[in-house]
Amino acid sequence: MTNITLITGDITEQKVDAIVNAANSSLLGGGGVDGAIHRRGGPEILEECRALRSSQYGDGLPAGQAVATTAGRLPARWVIHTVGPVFSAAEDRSETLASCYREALRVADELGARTMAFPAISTGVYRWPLADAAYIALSTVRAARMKTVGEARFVLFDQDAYDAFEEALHTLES
Ligand code: AR6
Repeated sequence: MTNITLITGDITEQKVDAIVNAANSSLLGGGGVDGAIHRRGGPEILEECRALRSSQYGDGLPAGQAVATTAGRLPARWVIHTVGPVFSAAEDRSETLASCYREALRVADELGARTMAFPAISTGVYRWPLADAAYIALSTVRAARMKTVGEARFVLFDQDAYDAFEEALHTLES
């Protein structure tokens, strides 16, 4: 079973095989985690993203899917880009958010990654309430059966996010 760990920190500093990027469909960068990854990882990541846009993802990467590139100058080997849903109070998009975690894990497993780091997808610019996002993230990763991924590390940017994930993990384990 994949071991789940929670830490506060910056995902770009993680020494893991794969880090997950909360990207947008364009794959061409943005703010938040996405901006930090491209800034610290250097231009090689963007080059591969552009190549993906001119090949299989001409219309962009749909929400809920995931694709890997090099991690450039980051300590990780790969960046797995996934696109979270924008939160909507009118429409339940939970399944798309769960799919981001499932698909990122599937891609990591295909690559043979053993350790990976996730941010709290959709909880920044895309405004998903933290407690709910944490529950969806953790229940999805707990339910996944992985071949190579032994550690899924959630890297939470601030104490509020860490507390929400800890609470959700506690609920799931009790
Ligand atoms: N390490 C870990 N977590 C971080 C970091 C970091 N370096 N920086 C921010 N966070 P967001 P989204 C947290 O907005 O909501 C981008 O412009 C942050 O506090 O990065 O999925 C993309 O291009 C929050 O809890 O992603 C898209 O357009 C979480 O990471 C859009 O934002 C996610 O916040 C995606 O929005």
